[in-house]
Amino acid sequence: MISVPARPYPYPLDPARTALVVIDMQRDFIEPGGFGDSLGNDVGRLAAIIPTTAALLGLFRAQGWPVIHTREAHRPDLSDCPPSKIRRGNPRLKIGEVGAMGRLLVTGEPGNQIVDALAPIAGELVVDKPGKGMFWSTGLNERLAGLGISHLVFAGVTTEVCVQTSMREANDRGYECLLIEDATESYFPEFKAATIKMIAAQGGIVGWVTPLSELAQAVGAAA
Ligand code: C5J
Repeated sequence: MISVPARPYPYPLDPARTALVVIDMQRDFIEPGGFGDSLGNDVGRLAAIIPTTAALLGLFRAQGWPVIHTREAHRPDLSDCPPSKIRRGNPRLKIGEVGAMGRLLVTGEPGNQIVDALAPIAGELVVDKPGKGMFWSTGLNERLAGLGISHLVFAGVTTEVCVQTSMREANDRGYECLLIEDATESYFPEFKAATIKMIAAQGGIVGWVTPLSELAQAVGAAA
């Protein structure tokens, strides 16, 4: 076990059973003209975590530990998208409508691709999820069980929506979850801060939180 300094207390990382999950670092949330933009958000905030997330990916790749990328994505016929989700929010463009990067949140469209700097490499799992959480209708729990994964390190966007939902779902399924706080971001700084507090509160009721530097140092020291 590797002991990673974290809040609310050191995270026990099991090198043989740990995977990285990078949530929804897709152009639709991070670049102008995508879904995040259509909801009126300042998408520039999210791009700021690309370098830290790339460094985190580099750490896992160097160790040969599994990496999973998720994308919030719907089938072209939107049969996996509840009408309530399409209606919600009164955006300029709705899910499935054509924006600057193709149809919003639709699989295969340019906007649905992960940003170039974080692109998956051969052997990494890419999970298209119709919900905010990564387990709903994805079969991911079975895939992780097949890999013997019990520990999940989280990064990605947005902290209080898809990252937090996925982390809570993982926590309920028995995974030991660690959020890398400088590799996650929100359109709303106060929501990111509140989410981080919620996760680590009450003895780590959802999991642990730490910056990348602490994880990198702990992994390096154990090598
Ligand atoms: C949102 C996400 N915010 N990936 N999706 O709709 O957090």
